[in-house]
Amino acid sequence: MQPSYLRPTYIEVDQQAIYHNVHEEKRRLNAETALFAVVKADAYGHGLIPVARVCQEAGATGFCVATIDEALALRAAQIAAPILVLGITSAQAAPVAAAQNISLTVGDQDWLDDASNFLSEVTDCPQLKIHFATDTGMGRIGFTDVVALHTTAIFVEESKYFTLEGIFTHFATADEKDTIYFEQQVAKFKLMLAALPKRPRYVHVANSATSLWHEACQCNMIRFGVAIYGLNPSGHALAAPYDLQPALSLFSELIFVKQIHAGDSVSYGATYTAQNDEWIGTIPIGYADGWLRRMSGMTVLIKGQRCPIVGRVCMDQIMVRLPEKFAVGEKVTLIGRDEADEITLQEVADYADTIHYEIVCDLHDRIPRHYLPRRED
Ligand code: PMH
Repeated sequence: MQPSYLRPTYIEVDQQAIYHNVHEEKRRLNAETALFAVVKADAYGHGLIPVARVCQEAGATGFCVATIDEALALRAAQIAAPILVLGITSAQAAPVAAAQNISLTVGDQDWLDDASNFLSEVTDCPQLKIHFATDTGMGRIGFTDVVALHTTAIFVEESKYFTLEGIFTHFATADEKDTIYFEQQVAKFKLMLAALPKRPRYVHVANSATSLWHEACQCNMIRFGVAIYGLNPSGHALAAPYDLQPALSLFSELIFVKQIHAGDSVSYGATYTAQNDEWIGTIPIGYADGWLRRMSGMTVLIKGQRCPIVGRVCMDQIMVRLPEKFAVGEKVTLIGRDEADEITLQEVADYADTIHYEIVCDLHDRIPRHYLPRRED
């Protein structure tokens, strides 16, 4: 969708907050452990390239993305650091990945057979770096069988097309207080690791939650995602060991203000009807921007005061009840701080009955991103 630069709705990304979150985590890691910043899905809606650059300044060694296209976007921005694609890539794209020094995830022998065919068609193709995904309980992608993993590892050792750069797993419950399932996954991963004839350069299991709350198991790399953005992966369940600083705010302005009278209704379905004379403000954001229809009833901040969204959220506009007549052009805070009050992404997610990961990824690129520069330390 076309970014709407002239509409007064925008996201503000605080680069200092991102720097702080990555830097704090780096300080906790031992010197041998690499921090790969997870910048998939446009850096969780914060903007791929600007976030990647700040992460590098703060000490990130490499990046994890979900798709090869995201990896290629990093390379096109002259980012030369190691990149791992976490999802399964079409085998057809193996030569592009090899040529661009992008590491791919492999979860079975069949993929390697297919990729070998494509790689064999290219003269002087560099070796493709791969990481074995092991499925120790996430039930998503990866080797489940130790013997199959061992056999494939031998195949890779003997193949001229591939080099094994890493092995990893992903936990399903690292953000929960109960650690039983987590421990079972750790035990399975240790068996998987032991099945390799040689330990690869990177062994990694930790997402943000694992790195924040669990001892790493024989690992030397973390895949640090949501905490980069200052968001607690557990929601309310567990306290982070340092202050995570939220990086994203969402602002707009009152674009239209009017008085309505008792009995007048607002928005589609006429679901909201005024009881008295009321001041209503219209804000140019809607579900096409990722401000979900479920946000009806949620508040926004104007002049430090909470104003509820009344009636249904439209595609491009919402209406709020104002405590008094406010001027057109008054600043509206949908996420972030306004005077003494703050609307956090966690509050928005709780209201919408979802997780903050989903709210940030839903914020559409119709909303321009503005970047607050880093402050010097
Ligand atoms: N590693 C893998 C394999 C992931 O899928 C993710 C996030 C991360 C690391 C980073 O996790 P964090 O953001 O909690 O630190 N993946 C997803 C997902 O697939 N759905 O929500 C988060």
